[in-house]
Amino acid sequence: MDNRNTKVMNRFDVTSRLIGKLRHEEAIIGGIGNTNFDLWAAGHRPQNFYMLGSMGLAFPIALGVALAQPDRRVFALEGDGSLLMQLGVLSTIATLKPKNLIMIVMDNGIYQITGAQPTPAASVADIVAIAAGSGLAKSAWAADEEDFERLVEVAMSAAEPSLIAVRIDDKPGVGATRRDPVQIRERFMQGLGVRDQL
Ligand SMILES: Cc1ncc(C[n+]2csc(CCOP(=O)(O)OP(=O)(O)O)c2C)c(N)n1
Repeated sequence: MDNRNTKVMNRFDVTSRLIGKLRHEEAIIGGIGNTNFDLWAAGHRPQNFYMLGSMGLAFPIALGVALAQPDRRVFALEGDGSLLMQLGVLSTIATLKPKNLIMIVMDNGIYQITGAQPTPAASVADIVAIAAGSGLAKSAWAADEEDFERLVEVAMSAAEPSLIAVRIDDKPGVGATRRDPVQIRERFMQGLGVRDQL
């Protein structure tokens, strides 16, 4: 579906709706900046990993987690600008086909956190068309909040990786992730059951 038919939603609201759907200690990887600020604010949990500093790494990190723990659903949240820096990951994921991986793109059409410069997604690049062209057949724009929740439910029992793109407004992230990379890593590894409690 073309993104012109999609409602402009809010990242914190959409992230909160995602958290509300979780039942099985699913992992969530938040991308740089606003996606992980809103993940932190929507519901900090040990199965959340917060990418600090580098654009485009939420999906590659989530791919690794999905391959390492195939029985756990793994979500990844990324901004449109960050994904556009790292498009090769889409065809890599399409090739490896981790059925437990669900990618969510928060498309505000801007590099918001560095001053709202427009990204190519604001004019020429359609994220879902790029994903489909990279081999991810289960890629869709969410038409509105209810459609987003429906797409998440479908993706949670899908037999192949899924990508959901959401058109969002330019409201800043709600929270502020605590910048302690060692703690973030250790809590995440405990949350995934691969580290003993300290
Ligand atoms: C590799 C790299 N290049 C540039 C930056 C500077 N930078 C940090 S966030 C950001 C914009 C991110 O845009 P987007 O992913 O669309 O998220 P938004 O800020 O819109 O939520 C930029 C340019 C960076 N951190 N890493």
